[in-house]
Amino acid sequence: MSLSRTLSNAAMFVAVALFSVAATGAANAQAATEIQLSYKDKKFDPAEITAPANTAIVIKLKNLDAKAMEFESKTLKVEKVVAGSSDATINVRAQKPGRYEFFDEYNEKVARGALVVK
Ligand SMILES: [Cu+2]
Repeated sequence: MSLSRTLSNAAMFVAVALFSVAATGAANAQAATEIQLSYKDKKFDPAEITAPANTAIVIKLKNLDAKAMEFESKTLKVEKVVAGSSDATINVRAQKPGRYEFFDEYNEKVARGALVVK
């Protein structure tokens, strides 16, 4: 095989590899449902969020309170400490239809919300 032939095969391989990375990235971005959620004065806003079933969910949580909180859900099996006045990304696996409660573990009695999967 000539050198130029080898180089053009190599270039083709790189192009195919880059294309599949781009395609995979696009598929993942499309598959996950992103939800904006904020937390202020020990309340989730909105208190109820919804997402489609069988789709990965990404919750973009903004803790607007000065104190840290801990986002937790036993049924969703997630738990994340979020420092005061900061943001966090919470990845939730695809779920079956249902109502999944979450809360701030530091204020479990009052700071509650739910994810409704349809
Ligand atoms: Cu916890």
